[in-house]
Amino acid sequence: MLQNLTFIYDTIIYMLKGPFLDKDFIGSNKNYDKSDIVLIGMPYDGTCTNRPGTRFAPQQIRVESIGIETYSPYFDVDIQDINFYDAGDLEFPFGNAGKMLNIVQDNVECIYKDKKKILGLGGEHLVTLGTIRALNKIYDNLAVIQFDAHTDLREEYLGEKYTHSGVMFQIAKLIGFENIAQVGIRSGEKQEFMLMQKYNTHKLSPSELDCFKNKNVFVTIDLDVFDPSLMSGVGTPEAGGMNYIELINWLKHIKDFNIIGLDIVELAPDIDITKTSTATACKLIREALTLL
Ligand SMILES: [Mn+2]
Repeated sequence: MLQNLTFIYDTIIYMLKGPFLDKDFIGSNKNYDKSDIVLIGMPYDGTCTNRPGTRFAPQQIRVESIGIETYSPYFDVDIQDINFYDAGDLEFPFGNAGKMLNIVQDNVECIYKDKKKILGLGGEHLVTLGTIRALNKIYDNLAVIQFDAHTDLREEYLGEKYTHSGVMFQIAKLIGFENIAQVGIRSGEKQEFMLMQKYNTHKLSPSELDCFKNKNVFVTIDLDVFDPSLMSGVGTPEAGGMNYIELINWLKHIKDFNIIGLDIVELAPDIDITKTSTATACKLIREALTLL
């Protein structure tokens, strides 16, 4: 499927004369087969509890990405030197979280069978469960590092198990609480904070992540980990969050871990009319690409 799309796209570009502004994420290449990393949009927001709109994130990220530099001074890498392909967005039926999870899982599995890694773009945080279901079939010794304002450890919400506010509970059930680390957390029910304490998942300094050095690590970044003064374009903003450099310092600490995939979720671009949130997400995607 991906191969066919690539072929058709390449053919159209060959027939037309440019110059064109790129419709894909800045710095991406046009060849799926030759890529090491696949950027894949997962535009689902069917279980958002507060302010929806995350399904518009991947497309707006692509448009805004033209405004950033491809060189990351934090990691001294130009993403034009990274072999990544922008696969576009998955298409989901409305209002069916179960089908969405299956579609994410199937596609992520295909990409890893092709010996590539994903950088997923949400969409709401529930999409990460589909990815972890796929990775859990492929990898032993899997761990997840979550950057987020919220615990996301609800066993259910309004009678639903599969929601963005319970995604880490579902992931922990799959891979074990001892294999999740939670960073930036400042909101949740008391019960969820007790769960974090019970399993020691809440990490307060980067060195506490070193126990995952020998694991296959998936990194999931909910953009509401940032303070809303920087990142107002999220569904559930929480005051008291990180600034950009603080997150960079956490990422620098884990850059040599065996990071097998990553996603960036929960941007609701239309909520922030200044588009600073989308621009910041683009910049973070650049840094994230250097980790894979
Ligand atoms: Mn969150």
